[in-house]
Amino acid sequence: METVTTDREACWLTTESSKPRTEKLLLSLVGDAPMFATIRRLCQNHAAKFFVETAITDRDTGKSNVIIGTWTSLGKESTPNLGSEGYTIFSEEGRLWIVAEEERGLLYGFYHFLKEIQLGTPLLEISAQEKPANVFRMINHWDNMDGSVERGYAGRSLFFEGGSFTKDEDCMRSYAELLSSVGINALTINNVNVHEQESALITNRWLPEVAWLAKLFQEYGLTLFLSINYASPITIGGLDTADPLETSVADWWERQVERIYGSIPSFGGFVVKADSEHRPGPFSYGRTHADGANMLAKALKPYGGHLFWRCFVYDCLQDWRDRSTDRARAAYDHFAPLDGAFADNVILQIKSGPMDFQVREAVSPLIGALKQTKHVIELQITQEYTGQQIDVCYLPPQWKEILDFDTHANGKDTTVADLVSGRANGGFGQGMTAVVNTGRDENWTGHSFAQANLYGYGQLAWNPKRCLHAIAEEWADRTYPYLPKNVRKTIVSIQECSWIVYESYTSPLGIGWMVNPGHHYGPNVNGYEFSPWGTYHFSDRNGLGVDRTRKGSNYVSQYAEPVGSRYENLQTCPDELLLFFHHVPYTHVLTSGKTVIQHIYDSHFDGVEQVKAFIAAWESHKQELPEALYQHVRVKFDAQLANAVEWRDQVNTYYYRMSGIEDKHGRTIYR
Ligand code: GCV
Repeated sequence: METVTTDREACWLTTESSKPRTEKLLLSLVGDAPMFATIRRLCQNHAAKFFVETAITDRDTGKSNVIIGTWTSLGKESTPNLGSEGYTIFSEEGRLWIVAEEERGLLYGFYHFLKEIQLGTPLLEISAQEKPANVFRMINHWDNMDGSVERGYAGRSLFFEGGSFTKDEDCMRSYAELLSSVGINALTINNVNVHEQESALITNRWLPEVAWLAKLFQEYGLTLFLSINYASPITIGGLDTADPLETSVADWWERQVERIYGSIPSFGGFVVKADSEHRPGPFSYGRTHADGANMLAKALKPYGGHLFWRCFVYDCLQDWRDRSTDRARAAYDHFAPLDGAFADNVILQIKSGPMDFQVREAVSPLIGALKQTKHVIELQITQEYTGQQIDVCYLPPQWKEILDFDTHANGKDTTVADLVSGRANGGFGQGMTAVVNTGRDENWTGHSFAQANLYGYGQLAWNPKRCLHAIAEEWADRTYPYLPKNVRKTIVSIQECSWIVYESYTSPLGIGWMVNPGHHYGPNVNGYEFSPWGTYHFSDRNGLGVDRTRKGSNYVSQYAEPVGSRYENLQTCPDELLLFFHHVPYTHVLTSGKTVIQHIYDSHFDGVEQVKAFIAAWESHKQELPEALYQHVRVKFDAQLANAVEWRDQVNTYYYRMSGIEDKHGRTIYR
């Protein structure tokens, strides 16, 4: 088996100090919480290198300058109600105190302290009072046991190789640190497409390995979940049905779950992709998704387990000739009528948009429609449709737009962030999950800049209101402390506009899907146009776009008012989503004052120029950059430029041929 390397390149957690501090760290860990062993290790591995000397004691000797403990262990009267994961940091009598209600709060408090130390904040000036907005701050791996990663762009799986577990403790600990350092508190380790080998993860064959991992992650406040195959009673249980209303099926799951919790008391539960893209599910038995989910949830309930049930359910065998079916409607049509029918430990997992993680799409109307069902939003950190960690595409601005979107579900100012955190719906929102972008590459994420997407996800999941610029700067300052400030500024400014740049040279005005089928990188305007996947742009000689208005698929009606009407009306529909909602002529004038065709030409030409500008900025810092980092990013930029040029030329030529309309500026469009 290939050995997993632990010699990791710099990331925000592991960089060396560029400005060593002059004081000693005398740390007291007061109490007997198991988390103290983790904090001790983190202190030795990371914090210690910033101080001239470090000593750790397990009681307050009176000489320590940093004291960590719960309110109870420190004998202090508990102040604000910060929950089990919140913490407070303050200075008192010339010493710094990191205090929490429970041990997970201490862990996050320590990470906060570490961040401030890295950023050079004077010890006694560190001050914080934090509490996460979301209950679940989860990531999903789409890793397979053969070591491959579905939609993975950072090397092989961290967990699996050759049909078995990699079981590299150092690597797993580094990874657990990486995740918990940004507040992530739950993960699945295997793909939601659960194939034959992975179906057996819940059996005695693999439970010891799963238990080993679960215990390790638990030390970092991370709860481990598994993706399961809905048809397991048949594929591994020897039954001839997986009908959720059959007693034999429910009994079989109860026995499995009992066995799992026997080995893994901290086990979180299951994630299920059912009746989706050829995966089995309750529809095969004429049952509803509530029937399927509730049966599994019942088995998990006695142990406090949760069932994440994905809403990515749609017809992937659509006939492109059939104009009556609109894939965008599917999640809402399937799940909104079932609101209130799910058990209280079922959490519906809703993709952020109604289609599939495109560079730009509308926010899923299902978020806001569920009033009595627990749910999380699902984002995609891995860059499947957004450049595959070759093209730089910093995604927190996209997520922030989604989180800030006002659904009007409970009247004005009902943002997605307020819904998924549960603030606006009495706790039915349970937080956020995301398909992660990490793998066995030395820098974890393929493109080093893509680390910032994981960092930003963690920050926004903890606090959706955090300033985006502060997140981007903080990531760069922690990851590249050795670079001159102006170089970090350049990196931040590239990151901050990269999503819009990527959007500008790919599919226009919210239409999406003009990618190569299968792998989804690079342009192919008609790649999905005559396919069964329900992803069409309907371009003809007169115009393009999908009519989702009341006269079209009526998808707009899935939104609360006035959101639906805003999208319905050509005058108020935002330009960037115009073709997602409307079929318009090429000559239609956008609110920007440009025609659609001119926008297509301009944005594709501009996109390429922007990528050239990224390269020029990078080149201008060549002397200030370490050779390895310079080369790493330069090679990626060259590939990004080639990609952008290909997109520009294919899309522009396609629409020139379709419309016969010349570019107003006479630039080169191939005929
Ligand atoms: C794991 C998209 C991706 C698939 C993925 C699926 C999902 O269709 O292309 O690779 O499957 O989403 O989210 O289940």
